[in-house]
Amino acid sequence: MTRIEGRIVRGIAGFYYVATEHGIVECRARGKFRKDNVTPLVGDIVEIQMINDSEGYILNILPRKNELIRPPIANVDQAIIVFAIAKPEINRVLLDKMIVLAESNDIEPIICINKVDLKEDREAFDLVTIYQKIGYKAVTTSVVTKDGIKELKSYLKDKVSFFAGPSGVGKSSLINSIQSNIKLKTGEVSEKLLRGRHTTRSVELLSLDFGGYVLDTPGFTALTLDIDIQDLRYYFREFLELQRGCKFSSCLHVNEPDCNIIKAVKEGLIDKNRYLSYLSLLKELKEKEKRRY
Ligand SMILES: Nc1nc2c(ncn2[C@@H]2O[C@H](COP(=O)(O)OP(=O)(O)O)[C@@H](O)[C@H]2O)c(=O)[nH]1
Ligand SMILES: [Mg+2]
Ligand SMILES: [Zn+2]
Repeated sequence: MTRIEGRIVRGIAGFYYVATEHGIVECRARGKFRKDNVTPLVGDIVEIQMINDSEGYILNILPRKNELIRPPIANVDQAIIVFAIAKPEINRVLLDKMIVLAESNDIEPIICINKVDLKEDREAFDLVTIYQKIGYKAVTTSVVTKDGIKELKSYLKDKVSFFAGPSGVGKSSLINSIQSNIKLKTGEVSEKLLRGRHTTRSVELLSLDFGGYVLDTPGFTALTLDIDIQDLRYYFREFLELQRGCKFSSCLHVNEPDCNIIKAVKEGLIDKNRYLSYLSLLKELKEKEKRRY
């Protein structure tokens, strides 16, 4: 029988559903995986052996680009990091933390400022401009007016993406507005109910009819930074060029002499709030380190 390649879009009780050019194939993994201590993950690109038209088994998992533990998923391309301009208020440190989490997992962060219908001023646009200048894709959206939804769709096309961000910012609403056959539960109440019931959230990739997948479980459900203190500065893209101009190559840009980053903040070349986020995350990492000893 034929061997074909596909992507695992759902896993349940030892069965893996693999999207292939012949449609969804229900697969079991061969014993070899358990022996090698490798568990197929949703998102994996796999080689399968067909048994009949709709069933097969997984022969081989292709090398992963990346792998997250919570939620358990492999080969994610992008994180759509969603915050709302109001209700709830934006937390810039949390936003920048999510960007660092994405960068450190080799996931492209895309910033989405939602609910722009709630505020008429330029705040959301100014914020998006800050991130665009750094080199990120960033978009303002409204599920109510449909502002920015087309642009958001263009970013999702042909990629595996997940939505990350605090509860209530509109992640599920945005995903629903992208494709009419997707109907995720929205509203803070339903989310609280789900959590209260200790439901194990299943992980599923939803196929987009214009190409690509979105994860139906929010990404970055665990928000602990697991990186070296010395490495944090490499996950702030706008620091990369400038920090070469610091006097010390080990400069952490806190209070070292002749620090080019501090100079750039003073001159307005680096956004002050981004720098403050950096300091705040650095402090968090230092405290974590202290607890370890
Ligand atoms: N005004 C406004 N409300 C929105 C928008 N997007 C979502 N909401 C509302 O915000 C609440 C939370 O949305 P939900 O999608 O469940 O957020 P999630 O927790 O991030 O998945 C719901 O009551 C939505 O109707 C928007 O663009 N504008
Ligand atoms: Mg939701
Ligand atoms: Zn420095």
